Amino acid sequence: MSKDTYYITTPIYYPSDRLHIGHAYTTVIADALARYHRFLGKKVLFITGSDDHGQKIEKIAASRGVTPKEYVDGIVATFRQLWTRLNISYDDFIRTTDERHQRVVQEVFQRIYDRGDIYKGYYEGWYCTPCEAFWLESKLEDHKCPDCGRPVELLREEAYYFRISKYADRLLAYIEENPDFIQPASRKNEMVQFIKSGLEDLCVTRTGFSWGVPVPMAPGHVIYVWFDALTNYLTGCGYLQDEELFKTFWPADLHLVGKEITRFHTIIWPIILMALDLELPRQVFGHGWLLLDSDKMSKSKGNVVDPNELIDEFGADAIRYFLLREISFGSDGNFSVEALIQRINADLANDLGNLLHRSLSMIKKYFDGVIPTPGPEEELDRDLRTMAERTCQTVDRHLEQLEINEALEAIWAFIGRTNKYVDESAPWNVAKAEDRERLARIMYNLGEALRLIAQLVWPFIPTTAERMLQQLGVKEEFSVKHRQWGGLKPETATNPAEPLFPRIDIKEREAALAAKEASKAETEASKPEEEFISIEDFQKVKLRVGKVIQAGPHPNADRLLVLKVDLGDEVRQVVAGIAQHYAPEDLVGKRVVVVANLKPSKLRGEISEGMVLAAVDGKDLGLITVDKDLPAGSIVR
Ligand code: ME8
Repeated sequence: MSKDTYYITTPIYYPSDRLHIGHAYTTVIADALARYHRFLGKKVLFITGSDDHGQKIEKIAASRGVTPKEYVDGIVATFRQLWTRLNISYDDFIRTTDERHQRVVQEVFQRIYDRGDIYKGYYEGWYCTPCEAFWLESKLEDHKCPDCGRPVELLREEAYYFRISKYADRLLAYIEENPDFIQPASRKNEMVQFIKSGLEDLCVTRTGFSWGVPVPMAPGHVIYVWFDALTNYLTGCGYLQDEELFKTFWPADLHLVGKEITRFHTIIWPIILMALDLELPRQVFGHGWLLLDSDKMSKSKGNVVDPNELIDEFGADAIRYFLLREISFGSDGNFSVEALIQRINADLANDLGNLLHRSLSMIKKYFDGVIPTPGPEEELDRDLRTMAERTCQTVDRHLEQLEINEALEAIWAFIGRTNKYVDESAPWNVAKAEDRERLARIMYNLGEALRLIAQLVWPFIPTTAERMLQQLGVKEEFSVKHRQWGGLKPETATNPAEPLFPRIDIKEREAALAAKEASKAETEASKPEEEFISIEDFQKVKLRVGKVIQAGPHPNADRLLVLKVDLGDEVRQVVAGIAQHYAPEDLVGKRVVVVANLKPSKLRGEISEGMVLAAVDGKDLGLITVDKDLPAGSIVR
């Protein structure tokens, strides 16, 4: 397949929280592939982004007392910072809140509706809010979400349905005819089973919350978050907006996703495309999970590793290398700092770093730091050259099959071979014998092997590759054009050798960490007992003026009242334990003080999205009200 374009995507991540190393895993792989295809001379489109909408995000924002947009803006900024720090060379970043994207989603929805594949009905079903997914009763496990194991809720509402059942046979035929469409093969079998067990039409709208793309023909409804999110792959390549871009890149070559969302990408997504009469992506790859202590890392379990801390300590390339090399692509793999340090020490500091350092030192010593004109090639040299050429082919073959860790293994085998070449050619003996021609050949070969290694590792560890070429004094772009033996020009002036990766002494590191912990504990212990809170502590509590617009008894509790409180830009339901002190009708119109960023919770079956403040004296209680006619939503401070 020698197409001259390549379109690759990552999932667009939820900005419900900061990203962890699992998200970095997918994105680093996508970046390495994007760089590799650019290296081959292709025109590449690599997109990532953020999945800004959905009920979960709306709820989190409410609990923090900010608007959903304010909330996601803050988190999405941390996505972009992380990608910059990891050298992720994305071409575009799609946010589902972008206007350009919302236009596409609405148009896609309208087109599918116009052809009769979206229709109006009623939804009653089990919904998992954290996963934003509806489930058939038969798919629940022990009445819980089969993906995350959390409780599901029964919902009934007017809704629009997508006739996906109609496309099941066509999809099955497509999967049969295109064996590479779903990879790895084990996931393909799972998906085929899933489709054969019966596809039900999919509910693609929601009511009850507003943080989503409005349904064009039904005010008050928003488009289901997955319908919205998947469409980003069309927005990203200019669908309905930039015909030239779309013609160049669609269909996508590779949607890279974690295995848990393969179902959305290989069933719902292709059916959306069929309903639009568009070509299907060439491949969806559902990779395995990065585990921590053999358990899936996830924000809700709280067992996540922050990639920023790892970059601070070890640098971006070490993290990239570890993620790409350690885990057999497609399978699950464990993350541990010990394994990371081992890779850094063995592969990066020792094999690669030492080879560069010792080679440059010898070139400096024997030829004043200038690459010499090589003497005749001997068998040992031919061996090295042949292996270099073979390595390039092996790497290409592995990357064609997305065997990323194996591509790196092949490069490291060549690095190992080059280290062995130093020992076998024994330049120190040749120098002693004053065989300048032979010595020149050996030094040239070392410089050339290193130049090729830099070209080969660039897609994976780009900063290291750049530093290698800089030290070698080579000024050339990273491109397959330069990945040929013999490209190094004699007379090139090399630069002083600098270590690429410092070796990490595990014992020293542990001692330093222990000392840091101890000094932290000491500082804590020596602090006087806190009698005061700081102004920052106080400011964490967001207090607002709320106008009570409705009040009534709680259906299941005599002491509680259920209030509807206007906070200016939204109305909240608040459950308050004041039934013995106030009649509901006396409350309507009162201006009370509400804690606006309290985590919502259910009180005897009724959701409470805040708290009203009251003064208490023994059994007596009085609500805190506002002395002046200030508008609802005013800040209390
Ligand atoms: O699912 N190991 O977003 P999300 C490996 N918004 N990869 C992991 C991982 C782990 N432990 N944890 C996360 C969503 N990932 C939707 C996507 S796309 C149209 C919409 C990676 O923030 C992996 O790629 O939950 C996984 O599929 C993705 O992050 C889930 O990110």
